[in-house]
Amino acid sequence: MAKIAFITGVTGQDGSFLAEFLLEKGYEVHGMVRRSSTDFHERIAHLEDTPGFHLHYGDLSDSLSLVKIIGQIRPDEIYNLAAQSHVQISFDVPEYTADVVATGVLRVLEAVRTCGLANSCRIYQASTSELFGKVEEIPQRETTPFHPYSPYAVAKQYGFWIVKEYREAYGMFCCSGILFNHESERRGETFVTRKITLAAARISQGKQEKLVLGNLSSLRDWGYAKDYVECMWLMLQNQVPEDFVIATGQQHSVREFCQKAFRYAGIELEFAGQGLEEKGIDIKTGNVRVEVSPQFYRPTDVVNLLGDPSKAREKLGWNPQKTPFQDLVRIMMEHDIQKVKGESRPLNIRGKRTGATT
Ligand code: NAP
Ligand code: G4F
Repeated sequence: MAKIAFITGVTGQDGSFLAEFLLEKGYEVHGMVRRSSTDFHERIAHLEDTPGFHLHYGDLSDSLSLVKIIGQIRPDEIYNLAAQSHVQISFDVPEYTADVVATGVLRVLEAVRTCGLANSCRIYQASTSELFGKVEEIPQRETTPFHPYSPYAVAKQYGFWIVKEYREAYGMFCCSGILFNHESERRGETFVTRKITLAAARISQGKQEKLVLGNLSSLRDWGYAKDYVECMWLMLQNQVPEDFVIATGQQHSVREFCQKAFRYAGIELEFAGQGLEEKGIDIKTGNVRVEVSPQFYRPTDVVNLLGDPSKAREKLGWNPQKTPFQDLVRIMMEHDIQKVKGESRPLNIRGKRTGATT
C-alpha cells in the first residue's frame, strides 16, 4: 500500500518541491489549496494530472475544512507548510499572520486528534530560524534560546511550542524543522534573493533600470529549497520525533548575494557609501544599479542568521552542503535569465508590475 501524505501549502515553494519528492518515492500525495481569484497554481501545474496527486480546497483558518480533508484521506504523514510566510508583511497583517501561522498549527493538531489519528499520523511543522531573531548565540543550534523579532516569528514560536506540547501531552509523533532561509527558482518574487536574481536578469537585458533594496548588510544562511524538503521527510522517518536545525552552516550578506547574481548576468558591481546612501555601481559603465530605500527596512530586523546543522548531519545523515551558495545563485540566475527573456510589459523602478511595496 502506498503511504498517504497530506501537504498544506502545496502551492508554495517548499510544498511544490515536497510534492514532487514524495510522488517520486511512491506516496499518494494530497495537497490543500485555498480558493483565489486566479485558479492557476504555477508551481504545481505540471503535477496536476499526475496519478496519485490530489488537491482539496481548504484553509488553515478553517478547522472544519481540515477535519474534513484529514478525516477523508487519513494520512500517514502531514507536512504543515502553509503560512503567511513574509516577515515584512507580518507587520502589515499581524492578526491574520497570528491566526494562520500560530492558531493554524493548533487546528491541524486538533484535526488529527478529532479524526482519531493521534497514534498513527506523523506531523512535520515548518518552523523557522526567525525564532532565533535577535540572536543570543552564533551559530544558532537546537539549544540556542529563542528571541523572535517580528509578528511572524512570534506566531511561529507558538507553533513550535504547541507541537512540542502535543508531543509530550498526547505522545503524538510531531516535530518541528527549524529551517534557515532556503531559496530556489520557485521562490516568491518579493523575498530578497529572488527580487535580486530577477532584477539582475532584467537589468542585464535592458528591461529594468535599477534595483531598490533595504538592509544590504543583513546576513543569512541560504540553502537550496530542493535539498531542504528531503530533510522534512527524513525527520518523519526518524525513530523518535525530534526537532532539528536545518541550515548550510555558511553565511553571506544581501550585498554579497547582489554581487554574485549581477556577476552572473555579466555586471560587476562595486558598492560605495553608507546606509541609505549606499549604492551598487556598474564598474564598467558607472551606472547606479542598486539603491537603498527605507521602504524595505523593517521595524525590527533579524540581521545575523547562521545555523549549525550538525545534529541533522549526524542523526539524519543529511548533507548540508549538497548545493553550495555559488550553485544556488547560478541555478536561480540561469532560470531567471530565461524567464525574463519572454517579458515585454514595462516594469516600475522596483522591477514589479503592481503597486505592492515589498
Ligand atoms: P510560500 O512559498 O510563501 O508558500 C506558503 C504556502 O502557504 C502557499 O501554498 C500558500 O498558498 C499557503 N497558505 C498561505 N496562507 C494559507 C492559509 N490561510 N490556508 C492555507 N494555505 C495557506 O512559503 P515557503 O517558502 O514554501 O515556506 C513553507 C513554510 O516554511 C512556511 O510555513 C514558511 O513560513 C516556512 N519557512 C520557510 C523558510 C524559507 O526560507 N522558505 C524558512 C523557514 C520556514 P497560496 O499559494 O494560495 O498563497
Ligand atoms: O528574503 P527575506 O524577506 O527573508 P526573511 O525575512 O529572512 O524570511 C524568510 O526566511 C525565514 C527563515 O529565516 C522564513 F521563516 C520566512 O518565512 C521567509 O521565508 O529577507 C532576508 C533579509 C532581511 O534581513 C531583510 O531585511 O534581507 C533583507 N532585505 C534587504 N532588502 C530585504 C530587502 N528583504 C526583502 N524581502 N526585500 C528587500 O528589498
